[in-house]
Amino acid sequence: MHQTFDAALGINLLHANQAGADHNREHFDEWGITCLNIMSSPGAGKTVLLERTLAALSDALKIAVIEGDMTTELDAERLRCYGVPVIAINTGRSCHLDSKMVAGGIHQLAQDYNPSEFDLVLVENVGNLVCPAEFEVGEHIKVALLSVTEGEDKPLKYPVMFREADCLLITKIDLAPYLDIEVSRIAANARQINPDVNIIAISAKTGEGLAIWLDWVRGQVANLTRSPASVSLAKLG
Ligand SMILES: Nc1nc2c(ncn2[C@@H]2O[C@H](COP(=O)(O)OP(=O)(O)OP(=O)(O)O)[C@@H](O)[C@H]2O)c(=O)[nH]1
Ligand SMILES: [Mg+2]
Repeated sequence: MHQTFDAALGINLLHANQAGADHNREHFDEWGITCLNIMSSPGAGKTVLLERTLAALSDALKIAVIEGDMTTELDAERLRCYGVPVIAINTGRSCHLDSKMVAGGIHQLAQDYNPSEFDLVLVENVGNLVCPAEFEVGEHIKVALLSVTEGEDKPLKYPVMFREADCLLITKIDLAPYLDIEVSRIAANARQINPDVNIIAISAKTGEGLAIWLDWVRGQVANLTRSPASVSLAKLG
């Protein structure tokens, strides 16, 4: 009896969250912004990835960051020196960002800036390999990170994150030689869960694979900017 109640409550929560996510997505689409939701276990390298991405792309693209953390602004502070708006959201006891929290971030962006000037919003989710994958925030694309130090079996043990991901970054590959681990086996396990996932192996320390990641991000922004609405307007023009 108790279990049934919890399941129903969970479904209602996800429904309510999805309605909010759809609303956030409408804002992103209206403003021509591509939104990436970046997720992983604690410490897999999300903030370092954002540091490298902002350093490489913030001249060519107008970027904002929504930075989710349970209690601190430590990650937000690391990113502010790149000269882009960084909106910090503390989730308190919650182990994921939800669409309502991100709506608060979007409204703040719209209050402080002209949101139509932005190309890309990068959302760093709370470090957790399970819950963030279940709560959409209005993103167009889900990016999961898995570091080599976490083990080859993780895509099989935590399948929701890997099933949902559009792109999987296998991170810290500079450390692979020191571990009893094969990057190719992580990739094979991920493909078993999600055959279509785009997989890029990277090291933020050596820079390996970062150019492929940056090209992929540029491609996502270009694809979404060329939406059917803007193509038909361009034809009319
Ligand atoms: N060797 C190595 N270390 C890395 C790499 N990427 C990140 N790290 C280190 O891993 C640690 C965690 O990196 P963060 O970027 O803070 O990880 P995170 O996913 O943002 O962590 P949370 O926000 O707490 O979930 C830091 O000490 C980084 O320097 C990498 O490619 N190679
Ligand atoms: Mg971080």
